[in-house]
Amino acid sequence: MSGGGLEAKVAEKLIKIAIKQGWFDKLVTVFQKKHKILLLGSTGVGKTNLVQSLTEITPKAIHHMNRTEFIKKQHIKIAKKPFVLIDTPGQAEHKYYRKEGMLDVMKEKISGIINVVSYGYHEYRIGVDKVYRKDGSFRANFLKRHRENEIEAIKKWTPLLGTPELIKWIITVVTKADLWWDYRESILQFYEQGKYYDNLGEAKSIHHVVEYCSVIHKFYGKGRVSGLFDDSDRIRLQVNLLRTLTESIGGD
Ligand SMILES: Nc1nc2c(ncn2[C@@H]2O[C@H](COP(=O)(O)OP(=O)(O)O)[C@@H](O)[C@H]2O)c(=O)[nH]1
Ligand SMILES: [Mg+2]
Repeated sequence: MSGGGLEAKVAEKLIKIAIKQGWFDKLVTVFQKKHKILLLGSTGVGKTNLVQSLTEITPKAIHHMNRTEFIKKQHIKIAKKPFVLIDTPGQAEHKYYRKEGMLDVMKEKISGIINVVSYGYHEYRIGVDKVYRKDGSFRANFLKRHRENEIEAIKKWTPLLGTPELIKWIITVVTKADLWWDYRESILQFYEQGKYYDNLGEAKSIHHVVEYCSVIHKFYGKGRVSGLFDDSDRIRLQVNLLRTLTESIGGD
């Protein structure tokens, strides 16, 4: 992420909203303890960018707040890495989908699971010609196939969760909102009902869907981003995810 000015703006806004909505103290508490969150999602969905956007802005925001009158008396110390997000890198991903892998993770007492998806907009090392035709038009089938992958992936790990008590919450973060903002109704439907939802099995009752955007970025450096989505939307979604996380982690 570049442009310190913008990130400072995000931080400032985050604090303002969190205070106004009454969850700033809770957010600080969450950031004072280390929480392990299991981060799942196929290669290229945007896990690494999501972790960066969460762990860079928020501590900055709280530190910034720390200097002001409001918080001075609270002597807040913020861990540099508030969440230990277990970002499963590309090839190692399927380790977590094996029973032993998942059980290992559970032993670590994770707070919850974030499953990152992006409505098929997976960007990874693959020829651009697999995504766009010679004339520059988009291969719609690419998205369809990768949405199927997202469903296949949850099919592998949801049966391993065991009793609902083991995991308290699962958040499906649908990232890259800058790419699909124009048709967000169908995106929410896709993850809140239908085949994706069906395959959550026992986890349905602890499942939330949150829209997100880590960075505004052209798909494979080419595709257009939604003209309706801008940085103020990005900030709003980031605040919203932090709030959902704060409330999910709760008093742990
Ligand atoms: N448009 C857009 N692209 C994103 C976003 N987040 C990540 N990307 C892009 O998606 C690609 C994969 O991101 P990365 O975080 O490495 O995915 P990971 O493989 O799941 O860790 C990179 O080219 C990013 O620039 C986002 O919010 N919007
Ligand atoms: Mg990654």
